[in-house]
Amino acid sequence: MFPIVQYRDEFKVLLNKYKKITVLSHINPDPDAIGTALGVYIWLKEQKFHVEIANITEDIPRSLDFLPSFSKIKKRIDFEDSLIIACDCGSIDRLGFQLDGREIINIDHHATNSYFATLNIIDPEAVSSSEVAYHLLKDIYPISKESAVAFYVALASDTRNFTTNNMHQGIFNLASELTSIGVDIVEVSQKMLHRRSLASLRILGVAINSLELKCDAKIAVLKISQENLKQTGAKYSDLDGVVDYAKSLATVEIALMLVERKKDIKVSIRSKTIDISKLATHFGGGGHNVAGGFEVSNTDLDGLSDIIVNYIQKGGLLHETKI
Ligand SMILES: [Mn+2]
Repeated sequence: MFPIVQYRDEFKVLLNKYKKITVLSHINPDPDAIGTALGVYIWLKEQKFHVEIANITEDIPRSLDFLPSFSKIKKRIDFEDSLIIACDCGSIDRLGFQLDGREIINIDHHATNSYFATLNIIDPEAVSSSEVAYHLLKDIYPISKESAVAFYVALASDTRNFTTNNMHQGIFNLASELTSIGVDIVEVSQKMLHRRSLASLRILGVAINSLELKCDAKIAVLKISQENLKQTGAKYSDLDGVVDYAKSLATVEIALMLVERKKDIKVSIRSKTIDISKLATHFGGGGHNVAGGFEVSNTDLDGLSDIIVNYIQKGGLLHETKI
C-alpha cells in the first residue's frame, strides 16, 4: 500500500504557503491527465484557493468537454508566482511551460517519473493519477461530486474501463466510493464511450489497415502518416486507445503505434505482460510496465519501425520474464 499519508502534511504546508495555485497536466493530454487536473482544480476552487488550470496543447480532447470546468482550461499560465501542481506528468519538459524557479507538486503514477518537483507524490502501483490524487485529497477536505466525476473518468480511461492487467479489487472499491459521492456511472459511461468523432472512427480504420505483424505475429505495428491525419481530419487525441486494438490480437505480445507528427514521430507501446519500460527509456521516453512511449525526430515511419522491431528482437525482449 502506498503511504500517501506521509505526503499529506507537506502537501498542506505547500498549499498554504501560496496564495495562488496553477494546475497543469502533460502535453497531448489523455483523459487521466485532464480528469486528474480538473478534479484537483475543482477541489482547490471549492476550498477558496485562488486557482487556475492550464494545458499548453493546441487541441485538448474535445470529447472530454462534458467534464465539470472543462471550459476553464487555458493554454497559458497567468499567475506569475503561483505554486504549480503537475498531474500525470512523468517529466518536467512534458508540461511544456517555462517553470524555472517555481515550486512544484508532482502527482503521478508513471514508473519512469523523473521526480522533478519540490514534492513528488508518485505511486507507480496506482492505475491512474486520479487514484493518487483522490487518496491524497479526500482526508483533507471532502471530494465533491464534480471532482469525483473528473477522477472517475480518469480512472475508467486509464484502466480501459477496468480491464487493464494492473486491475485489482481495490479499484472497484475506489470506483464504488466515487459512485457513492454521486457519480452517475451510466451517464458518464455514455458520455465517455458514445460520443466519438467521425474522424476518430475513420483514423481507426486507417490504423487497422496499416497493421503489420512481425516476429511470428508477436509484434504488431500500426503506422499513421501526416497525410492520413489530414485526409481523415483526425487530431492526435483521436488516436487515444487505437494501439489497444493491435494488442488485442491473440498472438500479439507487443503492439506499437507510430504516428508521424510535424516535427517528429511519436511511438506508443503496449504489451500484454512483457515489461516494456526498458524499451521506452532506451529511446528516450517513459511510461509504465505495459504501456509507454517515446518521440524520435529525423526519421521516417518505415525506418523507425525497423529499428524498434530490431531492438526488440536483438534485445530478447520477447523472451523476457513476464511481469
Ligand atoms: Mn495516467
